[in-house]
Amino acid sequence: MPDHNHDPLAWWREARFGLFIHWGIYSVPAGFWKGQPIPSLGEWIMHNAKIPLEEYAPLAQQFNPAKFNAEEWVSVAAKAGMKYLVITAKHHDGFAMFHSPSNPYNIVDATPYGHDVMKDLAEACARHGLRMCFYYSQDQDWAAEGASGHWEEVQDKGWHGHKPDPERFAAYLESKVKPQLRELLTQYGPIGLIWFDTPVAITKEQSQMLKEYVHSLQPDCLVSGRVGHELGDYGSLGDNMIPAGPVVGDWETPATLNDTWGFKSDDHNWKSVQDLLILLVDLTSKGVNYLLNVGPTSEGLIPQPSIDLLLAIGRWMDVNSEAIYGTQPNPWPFEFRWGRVTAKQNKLFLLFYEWPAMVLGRVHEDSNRPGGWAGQHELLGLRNRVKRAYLLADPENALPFIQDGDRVTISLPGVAPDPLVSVVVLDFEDALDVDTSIYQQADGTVTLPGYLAEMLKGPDSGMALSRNGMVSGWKDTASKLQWQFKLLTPGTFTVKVVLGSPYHRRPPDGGHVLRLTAGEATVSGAVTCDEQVQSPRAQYFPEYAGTLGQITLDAPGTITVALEAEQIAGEAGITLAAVQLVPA
Ligand code: FHN
Repeated sequence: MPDHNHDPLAWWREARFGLFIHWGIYSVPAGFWKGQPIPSLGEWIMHNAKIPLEEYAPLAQQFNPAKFNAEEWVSVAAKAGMKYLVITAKHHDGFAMFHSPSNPYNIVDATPYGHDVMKDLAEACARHGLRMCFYYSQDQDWAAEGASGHWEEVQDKGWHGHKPDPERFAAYLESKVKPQLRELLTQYGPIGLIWFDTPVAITKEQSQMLKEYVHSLQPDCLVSGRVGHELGDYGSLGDNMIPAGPVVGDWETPATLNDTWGFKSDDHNWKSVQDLLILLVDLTSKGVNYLLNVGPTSEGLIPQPSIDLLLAIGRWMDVNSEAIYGTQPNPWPFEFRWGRVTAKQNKLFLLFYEWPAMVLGRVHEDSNRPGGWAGQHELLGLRNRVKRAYLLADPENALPFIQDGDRVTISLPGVAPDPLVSVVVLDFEDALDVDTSIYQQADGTVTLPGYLAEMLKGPDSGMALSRNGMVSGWKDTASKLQWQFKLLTPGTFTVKVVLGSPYHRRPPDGGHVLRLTAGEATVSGAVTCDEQVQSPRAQYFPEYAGTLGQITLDAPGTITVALEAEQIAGEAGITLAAVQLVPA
């Protein structure tokens, strides 16, 4: 009898957190070619340094990872709380890191090491309860004739200008890709997913064909969104892309610990544990899986800083993973300044980046508790009756709280249970029910995110909501954005405009002249990029806040806000993350 309730994505949604491994013969040069540092990603060295195949392929003869230990790698991932492992079986350089009887350019037949590391990894994953998964570059293969980016064809043009001949590309899919996929899906037991990448030349029919081919070999094996043409079993967001708001459907973000995927001996730009936890929590609160990368060396070692970071995440997960695994996204459509929210059945998890320090007037006194009750947190808009509040780090002891309508005030200990991210749990009855309209938060601020705006577009406007949750391509003065929110406490507010950047690691164009109308009040002015927003999300695509001026809102109630552009600077137009009204 077929099981109609069987959902091949169930394990992946439960997992939320996985390990990505970029490992190949590019770890031998490790970012340097003929003594020169080669900019950009380590695994792209063949392309970026324009290395002919006859010079690159012999790197295989130097690849002898004698220190490789699958048990150690997988146990680090397991300790970090990761539930799946995706390793580069073949990256764009075309070298197979598994035993490929169909093509001798592989780790067993072309290196002195001569051993199939994937067998060891698959066995270690099975021992530790992780799903074994493969990355496979189906479109680009710099070593295979007919594929995108073949080294001889891109020497002058650069990969981005290269379009392979369709017939030869189809022949490459038949002669290299399909035989190797068959090997990957028959030699290593059950495979969780195939992580295809960079679909450029592939046609819709070919993406569909590859997806069906994978499913014909292992029906439950998932196919990543980058198989092309939105045909994946789940979607893949951009590299290191952290959406500004909720995303609909099943998505994953691949992300780096430093600035490369494949090992580079001179990349020491490691993210902090705090940034990584915030990214994990932020993505989880949006229902997005976090696939976090390590780039092992040619000796077979995961760099020690990577291990240290993963183990630190693991120590946090030991206490707090209940707020991550199998959770539902934040039920509110907006982010909170103090942290993020996830939900599971009759529980809400409040994940604090900023532990409440202010005392608004204590509602509870408890002289027995060390440190007393120093802070309070007010949560607005929860319509369920809270039964119990507690710290995930201390589930035995209830936290005092008062609920007045949809306002819950929780008393919190003076010292945060975790210096980086602390979790408060609210248990409630019945199905989760929250107020999803935009309203002023307990700290007085109002955030109007771009993705919640109504877009009133002028004729031929290019304004659109991009995948990262920002309004982008706003180049015309006939278009405007509109929101409604509930004002609880009137007053004077500073109006801040948070701009996203369309440019990688460069600020957006400043100098747009914008006009904001809120109820009867209006303010207009030039928005310059005054302050860079310090957030882990904005490391690769920076965000800047500029101040438009101040407005006074006299009476509580529902306020309509319109944002118009009087003048737009730069060619890319306005990329808008949010408008914030901050009590002046
Ligand atoms: O070009 C690759 C890159 O080397 C790396 O594998 C990343 C991981 O997501 N994917 C491609 C770029 O998006």
